[in-house]
Amino acid sequence: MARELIDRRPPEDVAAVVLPVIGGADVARSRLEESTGLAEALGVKLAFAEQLNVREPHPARLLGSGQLDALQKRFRAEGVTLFIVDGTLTPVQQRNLENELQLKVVDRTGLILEIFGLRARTAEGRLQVEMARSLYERSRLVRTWTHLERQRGGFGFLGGPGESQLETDRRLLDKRIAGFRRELDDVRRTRRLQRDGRARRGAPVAAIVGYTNAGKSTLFNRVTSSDVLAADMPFATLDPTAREIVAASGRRIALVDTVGFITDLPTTLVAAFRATLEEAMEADLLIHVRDIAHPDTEYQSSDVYSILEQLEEETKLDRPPVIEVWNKADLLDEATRNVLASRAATHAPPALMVSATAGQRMDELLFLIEGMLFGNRRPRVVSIPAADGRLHAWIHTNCEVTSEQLVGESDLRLDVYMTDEDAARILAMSPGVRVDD
Ligand SMILES: Nc1nc2c(ncn2[C@@H]2O[C@H](COP(=O)(O)OP(=O)(O)OP(=O)(O)O)[C@@H](O)[C@H]2O)c(=O)[nH]1
Ligand SMILES: [Mg+2]
Repeated sequence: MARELIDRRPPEDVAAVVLPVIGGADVARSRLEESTGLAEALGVKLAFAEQLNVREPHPARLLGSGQLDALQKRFRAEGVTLFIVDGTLTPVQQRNLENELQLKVVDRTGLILEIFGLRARTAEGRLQVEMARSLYERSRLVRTWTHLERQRGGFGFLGGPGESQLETDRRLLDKRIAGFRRELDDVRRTRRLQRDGRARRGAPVAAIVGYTNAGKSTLFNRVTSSDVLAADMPFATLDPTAREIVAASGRRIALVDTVGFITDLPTTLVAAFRATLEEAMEADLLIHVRDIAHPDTEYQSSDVYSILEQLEEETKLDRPPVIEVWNKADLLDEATRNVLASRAATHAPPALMVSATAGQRMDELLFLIEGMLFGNRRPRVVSIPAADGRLHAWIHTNCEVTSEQLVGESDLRLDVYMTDEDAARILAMSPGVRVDD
């Protein structure tokens, strides 16, 4: 079942991209550019890409017959072997188009899955992509299956050879999915342990999220002096990377770079990438990086927030607080930059305009991150009975301990960043506690 769909080696596939716009829907201006970028990311030749208005989607073929005829002529003339529909195709539409046009047909979900497949480097990334693919294939099978079932039921030939083949495919897929799920559960357990470890060490976590190609990895590299792949292509990053940084005040922060979001992110991907995305949802702060110079920056931003909402529902975790980083300020003309800068100053959630490539305003960014993470925490000296393990654990989980030492036989002295509320709380927890500024 797992077959290579796309040919990248000579003679590689020649792709044509169509972005269907249904019933005059409101489409972001540069959606076609995005479609082209996604198609190019496959590493095939691109014949042409265009937007097609579809007044009413045809249930069997999506496109009207006049449109299909015209396309077929061009496909022949330009030697197209792969037809990319940057929208949703039902399994029936996909199959009919493949039969009628005699070439491979992929829809947006299939396209994104292919790209993820190309980008996956680590065992975990590959596992997540395989899981997403199987879920996608499974959903196609089931729908094809119900479609056929209804037809057959009507004619009374249940139990034909086609049916048993589908049954077998479905069972095989179910088995694979169950296997992936078990392996991914292990991954999630390991990640949870790592996160707990970080929490115990007291470094709060800030996760970088945002639309694909917004500059998340560039910002991550800039702030952590790392060398994560940052490239002008969709989904350069698939696996989360975490690094600890030390802010000017000496406090430690764990920064996590994550996979990019995209409009109509397939739900199968969200499900399969749960281990990765949970990392973001369990962070103490989300840094939402936006390409503020992009013509569709507003669309992209609202898509990111709706995916975050979807994740909130899926993981049953509350969304962490957010700050926005308005990146690529260097690409704006001065007038726009000024307008946006004053808008950023009063924006909710808090926003800061930067250029990650130029390294502009990184100190301010760190300062903002610290403020959000530590709020009104300030340094204090706390003495607690060394034997009080519960209190000791509470402080480590909820505050930021910079040092601790045993004083005399039975007292622990800790240097801790904590809020007034934290101080009141530990004073109430045990009579043997002292808190000094
Ligand atoms: N002009 C300009 N380009 C930038 C800036 N920040 C990032 N870029 C470019 O934007 C492209 C994408 O950057 P990445 O850091 O890979 O973006 P990403 O958000 O990590 O993308 P994915 O991992 O693919 O989701 C690269 O070509 C960067 O050089 C910036 O401040 N100004
Ligand atoms: Mg990246």
